[in-house]
Amino acid sequence: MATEIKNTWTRAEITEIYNRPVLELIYQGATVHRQYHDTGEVQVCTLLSVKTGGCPEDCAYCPQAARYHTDVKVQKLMEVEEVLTAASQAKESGSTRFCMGAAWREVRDNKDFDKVLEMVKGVNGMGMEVCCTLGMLTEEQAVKLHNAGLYAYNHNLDTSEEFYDDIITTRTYDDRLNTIENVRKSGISVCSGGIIGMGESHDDRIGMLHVLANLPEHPESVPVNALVPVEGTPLEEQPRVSVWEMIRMIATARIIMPKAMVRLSAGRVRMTVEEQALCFLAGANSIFAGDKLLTTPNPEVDADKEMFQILNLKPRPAHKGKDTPQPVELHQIPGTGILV
Ligand code: SAM
Ligand code: DTB
Ligand code: SF4
Repeated sequence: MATEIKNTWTRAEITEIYNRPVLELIYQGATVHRQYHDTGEVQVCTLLSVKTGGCPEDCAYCPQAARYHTDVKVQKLMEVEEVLTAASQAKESGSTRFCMGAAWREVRDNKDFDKVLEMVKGVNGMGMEVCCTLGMLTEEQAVKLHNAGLYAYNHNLDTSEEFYDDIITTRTYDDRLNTIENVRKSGISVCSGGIIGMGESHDDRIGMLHVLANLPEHPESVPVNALVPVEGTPLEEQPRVSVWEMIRMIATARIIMPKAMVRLSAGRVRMTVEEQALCFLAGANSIFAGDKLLTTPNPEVDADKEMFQILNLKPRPAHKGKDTPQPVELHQIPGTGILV
């Protein structure tokens, strides 16, 4: 029997899963993972910051907020051609999803948005899954993006509703949920997750997972980011999160949202191959590749290629099963209780 897909999780149920002994949790994450996904496949996504810095928001983690003094240089929206060149390089190097990020509070109906729609059309035309993360969206804007060929939209909850005000004051949790709803209504696939290591409690992490897992439909992808502390931001001094905390988040997300792609996102640059392997075992099946995330470093492309070889992983093809993998039958190894 495959694990049930439901959106009626209680906080107590999620707390119980999150707090299981870590090795047991990994085993259970791995079991659910193989019920719903090909465990030899990892989705490879490339990020590109198409508009960088100068953002009016006050997200405490973010090097692109205009009010903090970081090394990020403000760059206006890139030209469509430059973006398409970067996308074709990403495709060459094995990425099947291309995600364009803009340091905007929200999308405005102006020439810049028209340019982004052109970028979406162009990247979609290359056969890659196109994703954008542009801030808040209305339903009409979401429909325009969908019609241009947008496959997914990333809009993170970032943390629990209770801790949110400690991190961001310039928009509300409900604003975030609203955008996610607009994306869902337009038919675009939803990518939403959060960040750990910002000073939140375990209960805040559980709270965020609770909201995600109880959305009317689970997000098709759930990024789990470890904070990249950047000099000049209010969170610059935050201590590094341990890999065991990433594993707890990943395995819990995998168990409660079995069909989602769980993305081991920011923070890989400080992880060994062995640590990342544990994350894949616990249920992560997607990464960002390329030596830069939006503005901070990520592992070198060659290092990731070597990791895929060592771990016998292959990149997941674009548009596979339209991100809605079906459960597969499990078989018991005779004489054991092990399901494969
Ligand atoms: N401006 C848009 C927005 O905030 O929705 C899109 C870009 S924003 C940079 C996308 C996401 O990147 C944020 O929601 C946050 O989860 C993540 N992020 C930003 N800075 C980060 C950092 N220093 N460490 C980890 N994740 C980070
Ligand atoms: C997500 O959850 N993580 C990515 C993507 N969605 C847009 C962004 C990580 C950004 C890390 C900080 C930076 O490079 O600026
Ligand atoms: Fe702006 Fe997005 Fe950074 Fe917040 S996370 S400051 S909205 S770019």
